[in-house]
Amino acid sequence: MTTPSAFQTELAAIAAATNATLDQLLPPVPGPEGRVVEAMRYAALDGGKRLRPFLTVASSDMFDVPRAQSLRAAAAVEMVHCYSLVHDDLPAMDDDDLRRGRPTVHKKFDEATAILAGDALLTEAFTVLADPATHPDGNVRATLVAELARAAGAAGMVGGQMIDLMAATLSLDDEGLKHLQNLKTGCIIAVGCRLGAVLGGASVGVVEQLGLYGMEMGLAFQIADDVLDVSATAAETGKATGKDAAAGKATFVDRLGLEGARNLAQSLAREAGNRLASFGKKAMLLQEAALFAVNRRN
Ligand code: GRG
Repeated sequence: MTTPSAFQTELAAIAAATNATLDQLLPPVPGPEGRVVEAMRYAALDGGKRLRPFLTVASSDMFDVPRAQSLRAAAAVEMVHCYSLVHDDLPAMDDDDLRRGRPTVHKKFDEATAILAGDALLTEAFTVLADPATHPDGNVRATLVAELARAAGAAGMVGGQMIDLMAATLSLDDEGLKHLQNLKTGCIIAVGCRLGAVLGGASVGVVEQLGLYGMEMGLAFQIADDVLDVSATAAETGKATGKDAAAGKATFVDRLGLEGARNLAQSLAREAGNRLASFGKKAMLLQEAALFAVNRRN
């Protein structure tokens, strides 16, 4: 057995702290409405790499933000991510039975409950950000809310998902494909980084700098995901593989071949890392996160 690296140890520690925060933010409730909370907990607790919360906490750490605050913002970003997975797995979208190595929410519960659980995770994320426990300054909290709303909505993840659903009929060129992936995957990854800088009171320029790192690493992460879709097994990824080709989806793997896509992901991850040069050693964990995004097996 190999010894885990400092990065792997920190990723696991932040994942555990994120789980504890989510557990505390989503307590079970009695009564019939408790069913939707049960489905939210099923979707959000246990499982997942917790990369987005890691990015929020690691970027917050660069500005000495107390963990009690950064973990709440991290949990909010993860709630939005989990909602997107629940809805993406629905029969009306990707129609998947397996997620994080377990039955998807609509399989475990039912379709209507899965829709409601996704809706409630999305809205709960904003309740968390708007709470003074996340930051004492109301202006900072309003910025956090606006940042996450923009990244999740039609100008971000939802817009990307819309293009993705239409992609087979759109004949996207490389720029069009990059735009789709930036919106669908990059915006939520980038906002994870931006929230850390906002919590830390950083300048608009620094928030942008971390956002650019996040967008580039998000694109690298997505291309690595497309590579895994054709090269990994469902046992490794915890979700169905081979789905892009079966759905006729455009990816950088079918444009560039497996090796070409791997190389592009690696060079984007390096470029993302270069964005952080001015932070020096403080950005070491984020530097390693970019490499993790493209070297992972799940
Ligand atoms: C339904 C509004 C809406 C959006 C869906 C996230 C998403 C958009 C779709 C999921 C399918 C997919 C392949 C998205 C690309 C981003 C991606 C690779 C998500 C999976 O993220 P991981 O690997 O998942 O970080 P874990 O389970 O580790 O959290």
